Amino acid sequence: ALSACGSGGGSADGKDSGHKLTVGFSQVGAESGWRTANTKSVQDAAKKAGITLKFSDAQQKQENQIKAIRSFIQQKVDVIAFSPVVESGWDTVLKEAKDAHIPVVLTDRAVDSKDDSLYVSFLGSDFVEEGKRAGDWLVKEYQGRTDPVNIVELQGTTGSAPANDRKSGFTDVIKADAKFKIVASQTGDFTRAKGKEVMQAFLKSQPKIDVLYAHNDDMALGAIQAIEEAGKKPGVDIKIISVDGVKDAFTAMSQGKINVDVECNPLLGDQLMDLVKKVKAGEQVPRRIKTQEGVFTQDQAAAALPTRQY
Ligand code: GYE
Repeated sequence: ALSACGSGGGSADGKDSGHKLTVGFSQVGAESGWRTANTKSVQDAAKKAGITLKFSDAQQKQENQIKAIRSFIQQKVDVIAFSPVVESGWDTVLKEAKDAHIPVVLTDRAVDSKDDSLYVSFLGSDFVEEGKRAGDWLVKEYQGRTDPVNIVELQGTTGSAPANDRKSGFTDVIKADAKFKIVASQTGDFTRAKGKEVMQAFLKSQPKIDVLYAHNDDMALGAIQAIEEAGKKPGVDIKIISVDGVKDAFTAMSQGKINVDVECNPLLGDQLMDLVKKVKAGEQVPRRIKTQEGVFTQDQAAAALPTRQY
């Protein structure tokens, strides 16, 4: 029977001529609320699509992902899906998958490989665009003002696509106006604990901080604790721009502690399973599939909170 989300083609119910599709999925880790929602979305979608999912958590380590991919190759899975923790250093293992005739689909994060033949498609957000949206908000917020605006930046995992791109998109927008100064920028590895720790250090080393730009909500939430412990008001004394749009951040926004949140949708599971089935069925798929997302202000976050899924 065709499943509700079936996309046509010979394997719409997850079966390929009588054989159940097996997908090896190498996940980044469990570093953030975004990631937890993404993992659940992928697992639920696989179940719904009748696909056997071999799930592997890399704990934010590239070497673990390479091991997982090699093990998927050995197990002869039908398709490998993975979210690369960093952008570089994948060519060797992806070549091994190619030689074994196992198609690879990238989800969430990209690789910087020059060889186009090493993966068939990339499904995920446009992180440069997210960084630009963060910058656009800031430019508007300080329109007509001339005083210097001191910004501290909490970067995501070093070398990851979202950290690289959210930084470059943001910088591209704010560099047009010399009043914006990034006075400190350091990685908080996308986690609350590191976000808090690095923000504590920023508060000690920087005499004047006007704005925090955090590459994800977990780091922003950790930083909020540091700011409050330092006797300052997050969202007021220090304006906070964040990315993701998870529930906990929307709650903080409704309390005035985060000023704006650039959405990044983690619910990629259904689209990913659809893509995997098409790839296995030999259908033509787009090289790049971008997810749709928006920007939330405090009022919008408060309104969206009751029905927010993640
Ligand atoms: O923004 C962050 C997570 O790759 C888009 O990874 C993802 C990012 C997300 O840890 O919270």
